[in-house]
Amino acid sequence: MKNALIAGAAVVVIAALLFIWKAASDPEGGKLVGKTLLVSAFTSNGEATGKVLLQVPFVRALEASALINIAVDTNNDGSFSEDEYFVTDFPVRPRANWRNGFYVRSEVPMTNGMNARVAINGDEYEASVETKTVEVGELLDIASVTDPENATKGWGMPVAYAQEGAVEITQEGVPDLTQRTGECAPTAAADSIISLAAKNGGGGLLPGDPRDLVENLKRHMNWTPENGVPPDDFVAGKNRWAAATGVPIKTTKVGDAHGASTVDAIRDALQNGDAVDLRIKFGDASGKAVGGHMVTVTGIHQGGGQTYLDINDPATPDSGTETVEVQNNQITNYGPWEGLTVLSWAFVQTWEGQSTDGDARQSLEEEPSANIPAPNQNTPGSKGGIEVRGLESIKTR
Ligand SMILES: [Ca+2]
Ligand SMILES: [Ca+2]
Repeated sequence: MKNALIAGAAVVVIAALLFIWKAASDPEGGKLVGKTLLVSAFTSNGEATGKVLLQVPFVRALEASALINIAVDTNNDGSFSEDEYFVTDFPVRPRANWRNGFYVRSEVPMTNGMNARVAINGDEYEASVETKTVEVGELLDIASVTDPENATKGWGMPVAYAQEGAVEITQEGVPDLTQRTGECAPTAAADSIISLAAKNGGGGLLPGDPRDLVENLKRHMNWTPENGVPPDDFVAGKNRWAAATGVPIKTTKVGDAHGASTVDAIRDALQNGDAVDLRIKFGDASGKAVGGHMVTVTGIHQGGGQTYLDINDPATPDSGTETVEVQNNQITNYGPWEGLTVLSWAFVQTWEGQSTDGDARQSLEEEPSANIPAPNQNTPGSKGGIEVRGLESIKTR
């Protein structure tokens, strides 16, 4: 009897110690979602386009992908009605101190201080809305492109993806640098190179300042202020850069100009552990290509006939990862452009050297934030950990 009492007391003491240890090691008290839902409302010439980017700050990571639902109490009546759910069952893989964003449509304006609810796998977290407007006209300075691709075919084509069962691939440790004017291609390339080098123990081969990497890439890619980097110079330029610097990364162009086979190629590359950049192109109301943009793909979610891509986008207002829905060859609701947004070529970067340091790989997996800049939480207007420079207009193709 006495032994049983001692054993019982020991269990209580151990439980209490565990609780104290857990509380001490987890200052956020197990919280998953930060307090502020960042809302960027896109405007065109000052008029709301109806497209909104909702960004959720995560304070810790989850082991696996989850489903996210986001509601905003837009009529301020203290409850969340069905039509106030703007994100429904999108895939998300929360990482510590990282934002995940989702493009939605809202005819009702969202304003500062509105209550929001973020549900992850059914667990609900309350947040407060913080808004800003982002002018699309400045974001994509397409008017100054002098050499647009004249393709009028391939817009809105039906695409059937090769798909065997559900696919969930997410890559960890990919930065989201913010670009300077016209620099989406070298900036997206830098994101991929940094992540690939870190994953393979080659981080020491890169310059310490990501800005220097972007400048080196620009030189090798024949970048111009008018047109950014043409797709073929993106490949040749990155391979020239790799040869000049001795970083064992090979870049190849995959998919096709109109995005019919690009998603399948992206999935294969992510399955191989390669780094992927994606060219997206923009069409006007008449279906004419007027310019393009480059983003880094960090994940793919497929199942039930739906496809989502995770992208780190050099043009978005606060750093983090956006999850976009892909239907056929188009991205749904892409906020920074008002017209059609269509997939084009993807660019696969493969690490061809041996992993130079197994321990480095290990430590990166355990502590990704040591090498990868995390965005500042709950600070709208901040451009993230290692911005290249402020968000300005983008001129790309
Ligand atoms: Ca309501
Ligand atoms: Ca971004």
